[in-house]
Amino acid sequence: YLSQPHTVEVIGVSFSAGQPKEGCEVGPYLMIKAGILDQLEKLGWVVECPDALPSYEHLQPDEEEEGKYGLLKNVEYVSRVTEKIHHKLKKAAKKGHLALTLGGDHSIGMATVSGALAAYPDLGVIWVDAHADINTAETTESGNLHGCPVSFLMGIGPKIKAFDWLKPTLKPNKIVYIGLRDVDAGEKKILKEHNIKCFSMHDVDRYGIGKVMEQIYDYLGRKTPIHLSFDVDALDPSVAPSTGTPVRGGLTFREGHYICESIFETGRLVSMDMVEVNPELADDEVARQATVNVNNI
Ligand code: EXY
Ligand code: MN
Ligand code: MN
Ligand code: MN
Repeated sequence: YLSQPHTVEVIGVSFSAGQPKEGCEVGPYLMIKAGILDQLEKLGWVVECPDALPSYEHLQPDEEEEGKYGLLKNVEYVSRVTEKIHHKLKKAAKKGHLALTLGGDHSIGMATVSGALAAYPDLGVIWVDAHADINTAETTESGNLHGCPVSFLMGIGPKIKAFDWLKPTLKPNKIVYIGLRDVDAGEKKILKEHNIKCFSMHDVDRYGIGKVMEQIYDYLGRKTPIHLSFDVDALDPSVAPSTGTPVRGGLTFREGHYICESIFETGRLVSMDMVEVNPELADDEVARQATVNVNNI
């Protein structure tokens, strides 16, 4: 699926309005500072980073939005930013580049998955996360959009005018979760109703990560291009503590890396997100470095 020579296009999204804690807008900057671009080059990639780390602050909404979309917060702001990222991603994917999006909070999954879907209509999505991120405007209790991207991508729940640009083209049988362990009651209902394939931490323990990946490839089909959306909170907090919604009992460092290596080995990885790295939430420098550098060996 990718062009030759293999080119990775790094899209930094300094953005945190999908949740209330400041800090994950610094994630991309720190991952780049920690050397992710050099690491990719050493692995043989041609690295493009066209407009490094744009700030989206000028798009901040005014206070008047409060209450306009029920509990949901920053709807118009998140919509405007994700629409921009959607177009960037689609363009990168259509060039045959591997789009690597560095977040930022997970609301940007609306942009990346929809952008990749525009280039690859039969895309399969592997969503690695402690959370299902499938709340709707109706089921959300927090109002944080980083808990909602999957339902928006599927068109589940009430239609939100501000997100008119987002075509809900993701089919429930084209996404698989790994790492779930903190799923809201409303989300469980949606997952069940739509028969969405989930490998919770219980399943990772049960089968081992190798067998989980094999089952996922059988389920999605062995030809489909793959988008990997990696929320760093899928990892155990002892591995990646610096994140907004840590939940204990997560993936080990090796399980996280195995998922990435295994998907790359399929030759079908076309797009990847690394999100929810929030350096400001670390207790100390060691915890901060561990999280920012979790992609490095
Ligand atoms: N389910 C909760 C909510 O909707 O607020 C927590 C969501 C956390 C989302 C994180 C980033 O993956
Ligand atoms: Mn190129
Ligand atoms: Mn998430
Ligand atoms: Mn999460």
